Amino acid sequence: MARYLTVSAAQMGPIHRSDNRNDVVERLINLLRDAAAQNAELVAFPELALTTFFPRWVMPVEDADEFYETEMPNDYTQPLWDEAARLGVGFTLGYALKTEDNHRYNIYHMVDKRGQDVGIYRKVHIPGHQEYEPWREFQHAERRYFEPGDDFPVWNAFDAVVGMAICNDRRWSETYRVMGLRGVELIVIGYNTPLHYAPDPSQDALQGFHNALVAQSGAYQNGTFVVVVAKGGVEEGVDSLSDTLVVAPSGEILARSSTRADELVVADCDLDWCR
Ligand code: CDV
Repeated sequence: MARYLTVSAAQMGPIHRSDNRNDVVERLINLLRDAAAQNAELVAFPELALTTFFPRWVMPVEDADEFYETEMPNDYTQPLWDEAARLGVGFTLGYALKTEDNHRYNIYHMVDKRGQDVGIYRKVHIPGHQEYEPWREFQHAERRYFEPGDDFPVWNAFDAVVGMAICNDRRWSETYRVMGLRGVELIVIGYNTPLHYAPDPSQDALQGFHNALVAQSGAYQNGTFVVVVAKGGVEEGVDSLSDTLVVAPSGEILARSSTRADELVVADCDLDWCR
């Protein structure tokens, strides 16, 4: 007997520094409504889905406070929580979190169909650098702005075993393996991946290949569905990958985005296939 979960990966086009949170949340709500109209039960938004990818600039950490959330939901995002609960759709949302005791994390937050928290994941593999590096075309100072998380938990939610990861995590086998050993059936991964890879530009042309390679091998080797969802397109002059995928436990790509803008990718996932 099949056990279906309809998943929608909500790819986003760029978010610019001048875009305000209310407009961004409106985009998220539009995607959520369209996904609900296609019977989605879980909508996956990308990494840092409320702001521009601010680690491309080096500034004093305190000056970056405007890019962090200090509670969730908050005044800006409450309408998203309300609409999701009204529609009976769960979601995963990526954002930067500053805690009360001044820790800063790159977060993926999962909410169930009733608007209740499932769990919060803290990005483990923090790529890039801490200080300004003048040789780069643009900065990738995630190590300045985020402390790493230290685990890959799974949760029982959506009548499934689900897990989360963020962007660079998807390139490392232990991300999938730890969750695989914990019985994961669906791993949701939000990302922002510049097409230009400064440490080795010979790999620039391989960004799409590497994205599919790791999602497909992670899915196949661990018998799990994997969703990788992009915030892509040209954001503040940086061109980023827009290749959103839903991958089956067989390693096959079930659904894929075709634009560089806000776009839904929907797939019916038979969780029993994971067996
Ligand atoms: N947001 C990311 O983690 N980006 C990295 C880049 C810097 C390589 C990635 O793995 O896509």
